[in-house]
Amino acid sequence: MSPAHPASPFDGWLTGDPEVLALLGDEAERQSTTLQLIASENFTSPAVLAASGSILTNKYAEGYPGRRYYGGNQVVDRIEDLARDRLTALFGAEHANVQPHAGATANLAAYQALLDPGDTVLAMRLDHGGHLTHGSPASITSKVWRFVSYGVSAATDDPDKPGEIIDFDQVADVARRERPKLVVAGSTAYARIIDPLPFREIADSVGARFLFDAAHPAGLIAGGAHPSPVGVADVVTFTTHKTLRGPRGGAILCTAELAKAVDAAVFPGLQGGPLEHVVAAKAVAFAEAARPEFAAYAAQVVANARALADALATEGFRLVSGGTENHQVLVDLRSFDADLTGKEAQEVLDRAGITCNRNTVPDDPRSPFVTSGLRLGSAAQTTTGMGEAEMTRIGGLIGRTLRGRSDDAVLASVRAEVRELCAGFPPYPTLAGA
Ligand code: DSN
Repeated sequence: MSPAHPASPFDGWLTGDPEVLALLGDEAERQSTTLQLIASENFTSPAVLAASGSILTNKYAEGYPGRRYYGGNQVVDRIEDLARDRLTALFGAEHANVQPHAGATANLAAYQALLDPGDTVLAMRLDHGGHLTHGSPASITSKVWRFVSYGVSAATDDPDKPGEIIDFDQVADVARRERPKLVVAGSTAYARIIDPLPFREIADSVGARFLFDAAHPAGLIAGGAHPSPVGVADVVTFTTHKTLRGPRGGAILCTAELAKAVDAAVFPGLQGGPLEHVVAAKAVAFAEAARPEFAAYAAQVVANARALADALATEGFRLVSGGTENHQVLVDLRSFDADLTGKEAQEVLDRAGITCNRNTVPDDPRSPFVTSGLRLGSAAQTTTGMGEAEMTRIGGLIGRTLRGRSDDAVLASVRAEVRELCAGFPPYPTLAGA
């Protein structure tokens, strides 16, 4: 009998390893019966799963199409060319590199292509929404390059101008003072549209290059819901597995002028053999993202995040920046309950079947391990077909869970409701019973 929640199109091939098969089954169960609200996650298509589980994992292909260091790459070259062509067409870019194993690697490669060690980089503060690779003291980036930062404006009590949006006066001031070689836009925890144009102007005003890290909004950009940084930034990096809904990995877009430097920075600069099974899965995802249905998906992701934000505000949560314009909602828990930390909220919600991650809020007095906030995202559950009505219901469930967090009966009743809600929106209906 087929399992209720298959983990891949190839479950049947794993019967010889019942231990791994059982673990995959447990994870499939978890992904199918709990709500996936981590803003950086999504459900790939079965076609992406199939390509990333393919025989291409067997092949070594150091180098690039037509310039490999190993034999037998005639077919792999066609696959990587297909992925690059689909990606440049999707975003209207001059050059694409589809080999980065992750977004972090893509960023490191971009820095390596654009900078010398010790050069100054202006990027978003980690505690205001920036990424580890934007110069966190814990990241190698801060040891190789000198990072200076900008942040968001202060929060206000004015509902029409809530603040906590990128402070372009500050970006310009720091740029003037520090004369960076590179300006970086992009974040991991920021619920607003990031307009690339003011960053370009500021970068130009100090003779800096401009990198747009589109890890989070890549799918929204591909789907036309957000402005594109391609043609504005010198280099655009992103992950392929967040809103873009592809396999786990990274990619880089750049101008033709920078193509050689970017390619050399990825290989041999940072990586050895590319993961060609993932490159094939990226090609599949890029074709999917070019379809009209994907534009509808991107618009729905934004509408769903807004519905979730509205429902959370109704439950009494303060939203950082007052709301959302993308797939994320950043919740400041302190006004809801001064004693409730992000860590505790994340753990309690997990018990109720609501999966999300704790996050710092701007100027958070608590440590990044504890935090005062939660980050929620709409991309994954939108893929399953959930709409605004379900998001409104989820906002209510989050409020109920956190208000009743010390009552096991409340958690059990939310868990049951989540299970029932998820049953109507299976992430892989076409695999079930396959
Ligand atoms: N994966 C990123 C995110 O969750 O936003 C962090 O690296």
